[in-house]
Amino acid sequence: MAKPGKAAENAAKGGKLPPAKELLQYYRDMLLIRRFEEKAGQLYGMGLIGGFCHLYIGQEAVVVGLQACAKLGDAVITSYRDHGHMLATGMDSKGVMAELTGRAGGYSKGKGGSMHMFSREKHFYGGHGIVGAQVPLGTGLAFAQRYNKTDNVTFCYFGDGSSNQGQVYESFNMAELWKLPVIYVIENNQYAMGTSVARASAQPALYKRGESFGIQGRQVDGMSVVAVKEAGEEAVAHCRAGKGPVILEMMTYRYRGHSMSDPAKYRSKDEVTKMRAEHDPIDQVRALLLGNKMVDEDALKAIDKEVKDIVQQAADFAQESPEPDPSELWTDVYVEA
Ligand SMILES: Cc1ncc(C[n+]2csc(CCOP(=O)(O)OP(=O)(O)O)c2C)c(N)n1
Ligand SMILES: [Mg+2]
Repeated sequence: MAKPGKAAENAAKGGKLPPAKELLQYYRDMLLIRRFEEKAGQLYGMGLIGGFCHLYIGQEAVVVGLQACAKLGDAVITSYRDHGHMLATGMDSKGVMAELTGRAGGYSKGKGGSMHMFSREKHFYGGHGIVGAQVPLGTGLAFAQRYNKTDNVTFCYFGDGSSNQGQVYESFNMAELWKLPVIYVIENNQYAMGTSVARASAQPALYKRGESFGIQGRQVDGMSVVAVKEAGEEAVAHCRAGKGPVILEMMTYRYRGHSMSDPAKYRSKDEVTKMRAEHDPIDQVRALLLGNKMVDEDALKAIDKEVKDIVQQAADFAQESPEPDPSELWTDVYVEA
């Protein structure tokens, strides 16, 4: 972990300091995602995970900060870079890891893999491998929330690359027209596979992309969980009040490759190292907690251990769980009428 220095300075810019209890929760939730993803990377390296695997390391503050604004019944939908979102909605790390290893104990009984997990109970609607596909689907979830007269909202996450898709603008139009309670969260990690935003986007300020529809947008420091939470609260209040959709452009960064098979030739090692050293979301919260003497090192060590144990148990479960029975080939394919 980088020494608090620049990270501490950046953390201090984050505005009003939340109470220790809240910061500790962010620290734990972000660390769980980080350690889970590191373990998934290891298992992938050992050949235990097949297919695609897109890690969320570096982007943890986005989903953790926004889930801190959510209430029961709020929906979440995202792309293939989805393990962090699952854990943040409270899905069980064992079921997620076992799905990655293709085992019967996984959320899709081992038949979906990294990009295809769902939890009705936690209102997590996937995991989508087709770029941008979750945007109209998320808009539909918000339509249902409004139609059923709930005051729930949908957090619809997508990437900077996805934000250039036509279906995104069809969704924006309907969402504003019908004042749907959807928060479009653009996770701008600056690259779509190997293509930078600057190379692919005529309007690189992605928060402005809803302007012609009258959708308000805001750019947020997505490496600061405190800033994310603050922007999230405002967006959620707007949606719950029936005022329609909001766009939040989260400025973030992924430390690892696009997927596990990315040679990463499109950016320098220095760029990644600098981001990690100066903006890491976990180091920032650590620096806030220690720098303001809100907790001591021992309290953080206890959380580190708790998280390590959870992740180890998930990895053990994922390796011990049996492969799906061949009879499962024919289940969950079509809905029986
Ligand atoms: C319709 C479609 N086109 C292309 C692809 C291949 N593809 C997968 S991910 C990706 C980049 C998307 O980047 P971004 O939206 O920025 O999300 P990130 O991976 O950075 O989270 C592309 C082009 C795809 N899966 N679906
Ligand atoms: Mg991207």
